[in-house]
Amino acid sequence: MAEQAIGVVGLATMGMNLARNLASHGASVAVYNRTRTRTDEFMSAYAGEGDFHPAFTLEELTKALRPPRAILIMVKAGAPVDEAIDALSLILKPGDTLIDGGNSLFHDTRRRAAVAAQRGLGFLGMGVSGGEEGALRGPSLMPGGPRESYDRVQDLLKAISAKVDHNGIEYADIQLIAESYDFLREALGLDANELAAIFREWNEGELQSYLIEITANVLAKRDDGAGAALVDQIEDEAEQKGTGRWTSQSALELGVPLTGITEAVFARMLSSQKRERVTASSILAGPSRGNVTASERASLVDDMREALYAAKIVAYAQGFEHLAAGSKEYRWSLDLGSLATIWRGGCIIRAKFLNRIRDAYAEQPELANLMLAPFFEDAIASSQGAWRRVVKHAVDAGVPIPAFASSLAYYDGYRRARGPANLIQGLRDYFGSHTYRRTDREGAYHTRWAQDGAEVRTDQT
Ligand code: NBP
Repeated sequence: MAEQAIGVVGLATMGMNLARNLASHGASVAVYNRTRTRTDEFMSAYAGEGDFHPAFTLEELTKALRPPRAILIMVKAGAPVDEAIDALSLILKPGDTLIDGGNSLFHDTRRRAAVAAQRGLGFLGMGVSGGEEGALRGPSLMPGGPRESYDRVQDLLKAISAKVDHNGIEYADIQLIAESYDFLREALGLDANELAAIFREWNEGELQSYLIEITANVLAKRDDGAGAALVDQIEDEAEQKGTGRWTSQSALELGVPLTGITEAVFARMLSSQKRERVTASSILAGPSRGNVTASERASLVDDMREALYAAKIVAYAQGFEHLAAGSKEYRWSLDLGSLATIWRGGCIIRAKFLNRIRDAYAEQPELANLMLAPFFEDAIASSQGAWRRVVKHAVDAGVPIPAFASSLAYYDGYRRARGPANLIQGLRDYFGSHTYRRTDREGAYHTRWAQDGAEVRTDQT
């Protein structure tokens, strides 16, 4: 009987919980998984929770759905998504909609959307954030695709999503927190207990966010076996699934200086070179660290709080500039202010100041950079002294804080009406005749540097 409202393909962690979430909001859900046992297990565990219809072939799934059909694909990102889409598009009818909820690379999403459109099918690429718990109770959903496709499924998506954020910005956010932790521990000699108290206090102020809250919890956790802090027993090699790398790659393609996220990706890569680091630690020299007095320590802890706030603003400013550039290039018509509100709930970058971002875009929809909104401009202006002291102290102590340092360099570069690229242009013209433009006249010019030294205009014949 063709009566189910939506189909879910893939019943691993995310698909299973999204299917349950959909059913708990009154939707009738047809469920399918490539390996039958998963479907059987799903039905025996959750059949009583809602209106579920098990399907054991994609044909059965399609037949169970009310036209125009909507199918949520929750399979492993990459080739499995293409396989599922290919198989489904042979059976679906024009007007049906496919939603890929996997962590797909957006270039893949664009390709799949184009193929689906040729077959008359609707297609949405939908980032899902919030993990298992979010999928069940209210994930952050970031659907993208043709308006008509979204309109067809928006009621269902709105019903199950978080009511009140997976994205690359969280990479920068997490990296900044890790660098703060490292600075306080290495340069100031604080232990995990003291650090837990500091992050807890920070969570009471302008830094209040889910990530700061859970940092305090992770730092406070004792290791069951040894009684020491668990964090001190965790291996210092960070993994990554690709989101940060893809975000950086896209920023490079779009020409956006996304330094925070890119430094975060590099830092995770360096963290993975554990064996080399261990070897280098006994070979390469660093500075000798001077003693820090109690009052210097207290004032640097305070500086770090302010620096974290300022650097975080820059990370978001870069992230939003990237989104704006993507929106323009790919004609996505993104509403940046409402993106900030989507991220407020459900996702791990839920942060108090997302409201400020929403307000900034509400006041100036064409805002070129978040740092130029009065609230953020003031916030950075008042924190910049602390931010510079932290970077100086870290450099002197030999503690790497790449995201803090690069975002400060970005800030200083962005606020300069004239930088050093004039010399780069001079050099490019010298070694490759690439020409340059002048500050005092129109046109493109080349200097015959190594010949007679004369300057010629090259854009006129
Ligand atoms: P996994 O990423 O672990 O994928 C397992 C699912 O993919 C199973 O249902 C498996 O079926 C199915 N599958 C595979 Br593998 N190859 C297939 C193919 N060729 N055709 C059909 N099905 C295939 O599941 P997950 O952790 O639930 O994540 C689902 C998607 O959501 C992924 O793209 C992931 O990146 C994304 N995501 C995950 C999270 C998270 O916190 N886990 C958060 C946000 C987004 P089988 O049972 O037959 O092997």
